[in-house]
This record gives sequence, structure tokens and C-alpha cells, in this order.
Amino acid sequence: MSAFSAVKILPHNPVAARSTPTHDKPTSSPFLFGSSASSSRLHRPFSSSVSSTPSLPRPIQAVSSDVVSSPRQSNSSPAHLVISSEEGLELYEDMVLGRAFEDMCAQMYYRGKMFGFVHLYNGQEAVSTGFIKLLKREDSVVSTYRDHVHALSKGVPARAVMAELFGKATGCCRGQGGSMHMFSAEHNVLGGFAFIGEGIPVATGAAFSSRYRRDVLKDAGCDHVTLAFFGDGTCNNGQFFECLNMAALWKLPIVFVVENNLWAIGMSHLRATSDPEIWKKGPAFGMPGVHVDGMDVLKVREVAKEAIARARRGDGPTLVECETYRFRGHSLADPDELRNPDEKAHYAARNPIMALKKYMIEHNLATEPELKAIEKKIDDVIEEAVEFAETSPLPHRSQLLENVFSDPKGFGIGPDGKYRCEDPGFTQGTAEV
Ligand SMILES: Cc1ncc(C[n+]2csc(CCOP(=O)(O)OP(=O)(O)O)c2C)c(N)n1
Ligand SMILES: [Mg+2]
Repeated sequence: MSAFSAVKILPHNPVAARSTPTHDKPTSSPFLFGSSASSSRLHRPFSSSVSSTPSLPRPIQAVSSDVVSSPRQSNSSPAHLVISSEEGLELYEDMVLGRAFEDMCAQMYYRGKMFGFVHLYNGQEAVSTGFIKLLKREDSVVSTYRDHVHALSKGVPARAVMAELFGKATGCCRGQGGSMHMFSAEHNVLGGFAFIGEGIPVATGAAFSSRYRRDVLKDAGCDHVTLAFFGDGTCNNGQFFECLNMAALWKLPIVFVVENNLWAIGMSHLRATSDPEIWKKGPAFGMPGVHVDGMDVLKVREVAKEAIARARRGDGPTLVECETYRFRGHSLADPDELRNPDEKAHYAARNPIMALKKYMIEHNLATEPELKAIEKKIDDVIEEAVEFAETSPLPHRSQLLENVFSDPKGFGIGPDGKYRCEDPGFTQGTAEV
């Protein structure tokens, strides 16, 4: 069964889609298709997480599902498994890399090795891994300020991401971007964005360029897909709606991946959003909307496969809401005192890395020593990344005004009285600072 058979797909009549009841979705396997399974398990949120909420006109519902404890298929013959051993090991390695990298970032941040805000991804690894490991190199990823792990999953070397965090010349943005602005043209990582929602139009533009190349410039081989990652809080931002509209209108090859970790800094999603089921906004624009358990990499991967294939086929965009949770504060400057301890414990017990490990061992896809060897290998990668970042040089001061296109007062006028940016050498480094 298609993952999308769980939702209404009404590409030609968005008005009808808006009035379509959403409670009549057929049930499908909870193993593969979290969208229907989870919405049938809607429940009230942790009471204390909304205890400070002023009285609301109607009961609010969390989009929480409890999939880790849901029954797995018992038959472990290969035909019934959704991944091969090789695929499982790749997913495991990528998630362990993301987690270990972020833990090391915390250590380095508190030792004063990096500056500014640093937002970690711990807990959300199944989303990055579940989606990005399905991409081709030419496909693009656009992220937010919580972007280190998306860059790693897309293949940016850990040492280049760590060096960027240290502000070193060997970083993936030569030390000029920092934590919130990971970028790599080589890997088609089109940026982390500090302003929420800013990445969504960039991703939509990338998807437009793929469609333009294929359909207008007749580059038949251009079947590239773009993934736009962003949070629940960002879905209340106008750019989200504008881009859903354009992507559906022009059938762009894009997947909008909402990482709903239930919080936007200290604001509960349930308190800030009139209808907390974000996935429902897909059908409103004439595209499929899917809700999946973002703590289960196998479920995310199944949904991602279909959404990416749909985009690649030229069938247009998909909105996927992944219910997930961040295991740390909003940023490393956040003492994380607002969230209820019961809520944190609930999601901590659903650690996506542990869940995959358990699944692989129970289904004879890997042995404990094999998984331990991966963990050891990643420890070495992280150690090497820190060593590399530590010993790399700082950028030269002349780099400061490279790629600055507005008039940087005091530096913008050359000795000939002309703007420096008119000088072809401007982007080589212009200023004596
Ligand atoms: C345009 C804009 N407005 C406000 C902010 C301040 N801000 C930083 S993070 C954040 C919350 C975003 O929450 P969410 O989209 O759920 O992402 P998460 O941090 O949970 O990954 C806000 C409002 C911002 N960065 N940009
Ligand atoms: Mg959030």
C-alpha cells in the first residue's frame, strides 16, 4: 500500500480538499505508515506541558504517536524486512555520527571553542537520516539554524563542519558562516538559515530551477529533488504558506519536511497553532500531507521514499510532518527549564538510535559487535574532526569583506573614488582591516 493512500490527494481541487473530512482515512500498517496510525492515536498532551496555557475554546490534541512500543512484524524473514542489513548499518552509522557530533559540539562550546548560538539536533536524527540518506548527490537540502546534522547526512565531512563551528578557514564556509549557516555547493547543502522560514523560499527556488532545467531547457536528465527542513514553529510563518502554494501550482520537485519537536524555543506548538496537525495543510494546497513518527527512522524512510520518488517523477511536492523531539535545550545557551520532565522522559525512552539498534539485533540484521565497531569508528571520526578544527588556521583578515555586496561604510570606496564592488578583484578581498 502506498504511504500516501493514507491521506486524501486532491491536486486539482484544493477548495474541495479544504472541506474534505480528515478523519475518514483508511487505516494502514502502523509499521510502515505512521500517518494514519498515529492520527488514530491522537491523545491529549502532557497536562503539565500546557498547564500554563490560558483556557482554550476547544480541547487541544497532540499529534503524538507511540510507535516504538507498537508491535513490530514478528516474521523476520528477509521478505518481511523493510531494510537490508547493509541499509540498516548505513542508517545506524549516520544517526550515531549525528549524535556523537552534537555531543562533541556541546563539549567544545562549553570549552569556549565556538561562539554565537549553537542549536543541537540530538533526538531528531531519524528525520535527517531517514530522508537524506535516500538522496542523490545532485539533490539539494535546505536547513535551518539546527543544521549540522543535515550537512553531515548529506556527506559534508565532519571535519569541515567542526572547523566551520570553530570559525576556521578550513570550515565548509571558510569560517564565515558558523553554526547556523552550513553550506556546501559541492554537496548541494544550500544553507542553514538563522531567520526562521527563510530557507523555505530558497528550497522552493532550487526546486523551480530543477523543473525549469528539465521542462524548459529540455535537460531530460535533471530529475533533482530538494528537501526543505524546518520546525513546527516555522509553520506559522507566511513564507511557509506562500511556498506551499507555489510548489503545488508549479508541481515542483520538493518535499517540505516539518520537524515537529513540539516546541519553538519555549512556546508549545499546541499553544501557538490553531490546528496542531500540520500535515493537514498539504491537502489544503492540493498536495499530499503525511504525518509520520519522526522517532522511527524506518517509518520516516518509508514515507521519504515515496515523497522523494513522487517529486522525482514530476508529480509535485509533498508535506511531511515528522513528530520528533529535541533531547537538549533550544540552544546551548538554553537551560531547558520550561519543558516538563515527564515529557522529556517519555521521548528519551523513544531514542531513535536505540530503537534502530534493537530492531536490527532482533531481526538478525546486525550483531552487537558490528554496531559497537560503528560507534568506535565514529568516535575516531569525531576526534579527528576536533583535532583538524583545532589545528586549522583562522581566516585571513582580508576575507572579512569578501562577498559583501552592499556598501560597507568606510571600506566601500576605493582610492579612485569608485565603489570597491566595481573592482573585479572585490571578491578576492578588498579591505585593509
Ligand atoms: C523570522 C524570525 N523570527 C523569529 C526568530 C526567533 N526564533 C529563533 S528560533 C525560533 C523558534 C523556531 O521553532 P521551530 O520552527 O519549531 O524550530 P526548532 O527550534 O524547534 O527546531 C524563533 C521564533 C527567528 N529566528 N526568525
Ligand atoms: Mg520546534
